[in-house]
Amino acid sequence: MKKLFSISAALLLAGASLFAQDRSKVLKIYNWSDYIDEEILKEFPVWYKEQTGEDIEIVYQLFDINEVMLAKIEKGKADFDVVCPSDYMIERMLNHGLLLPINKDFGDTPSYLDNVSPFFRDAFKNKLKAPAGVDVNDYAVGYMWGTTGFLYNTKYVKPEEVSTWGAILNPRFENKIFMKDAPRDVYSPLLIYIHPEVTNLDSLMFSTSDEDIAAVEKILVDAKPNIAGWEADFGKEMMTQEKAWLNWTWSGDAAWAMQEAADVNVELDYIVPEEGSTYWFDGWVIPKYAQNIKAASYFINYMCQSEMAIRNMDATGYVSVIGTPEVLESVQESAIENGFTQTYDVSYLFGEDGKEVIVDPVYYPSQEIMDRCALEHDADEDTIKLLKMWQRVKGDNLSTPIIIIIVLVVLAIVFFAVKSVGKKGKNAKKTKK
Ligand code: N2P
Repeated sequence: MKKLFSISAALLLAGASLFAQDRSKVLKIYNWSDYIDEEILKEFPVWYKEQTGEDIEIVYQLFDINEVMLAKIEKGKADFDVVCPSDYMIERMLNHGLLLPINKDFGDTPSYLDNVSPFFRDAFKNKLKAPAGVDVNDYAVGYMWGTTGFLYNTKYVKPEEVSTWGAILNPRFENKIFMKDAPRDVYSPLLIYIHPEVTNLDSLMFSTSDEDIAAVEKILVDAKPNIAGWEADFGKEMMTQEKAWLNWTWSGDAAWAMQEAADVNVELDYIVPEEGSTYWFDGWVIPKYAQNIKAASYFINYMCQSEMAIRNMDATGYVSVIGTPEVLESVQESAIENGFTQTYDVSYLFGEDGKEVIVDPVYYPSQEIMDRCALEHDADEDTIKLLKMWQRVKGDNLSTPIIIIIVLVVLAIVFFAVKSVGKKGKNAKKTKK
């Protein structure tokens, strides 16, 4: 697995474009951090020129969570051309008129959009809430997908201890857990945890009742002594460096961390707790204030090629939604190379060819795991209730050592300031004499 895309490289790309005047020659991409093979970005202008005869320069910016991205577009009216929100956020943006249709006319260039597995095209069409008569596939094309679960260090944590989301309350894990700083991806699994009686997870995913929010808030507040921090992308490093035992995370971060950890003889594993969880997907969309729909649409098409899917998976640890035989062959090869021997049924994604194949089960959850996972949905006007709860929970999450360091630093600053004022006073008196 390659090292991940560095922010400095991203800024360089952005910086180089600051002087670009002609907007038709600029493509502004807004993506999650650690979520692409940087070479693929660099190669896009060459490919675009070959396909269209036109020059393009990429401005690439990163976000950590869906809500930050939304604020930038909804409130800030930022003119990004292509953005990568998650399922529930695609719903939100579509239903609030924040998306433009993808232009699927690529001239002589083949369309690769149908490389997206029918599993996801069906989910876009039938599972996401959209205005009447609208097919979400006209506005969004899948990119990566996965589940939410626990990444854990097998030296300190037994699998049975993390077979439940209640693990975050285990007093043995004091200050040892990093939580994903993604309100929906924590709220929804906890919703499943507090409702063992509910069998239809799909409908549960819409619940934002005051009682449910309060119950989730109580669990999170009770878990705070165990929470060492909130992270959107650095939890995987905390785990490989053994600075935490447990990380509430996405399967892609887990896969990346497990491979990196193996190189330094740290054994990490990933589990989707018994109660069930969420599976999620992210997709490319063109936001309302985009100014280069043509290049954005070509970029989305470019990303759907099997080759790009394979390279992006290799660089990030995340799993592409592309369901072609080339991708299946590649994931089987790397699973075998990495020592996996067990076969799984992943026909839900690859069709009949995926009936009995050797794959990494963190990458491709078994049908049994998929059966206890559900897709999240936008909470619409109740989102604010959820986010307020999140802020209350996180609000003062400074651990005691950090508070002590802050107090010591402030005291030191005050001490030196007072000392230097005193010295100046003495010097001034000396000069007068
Ligand atoms: C990668 C972000 C993955 C987003 N840093 C999962 N929805």
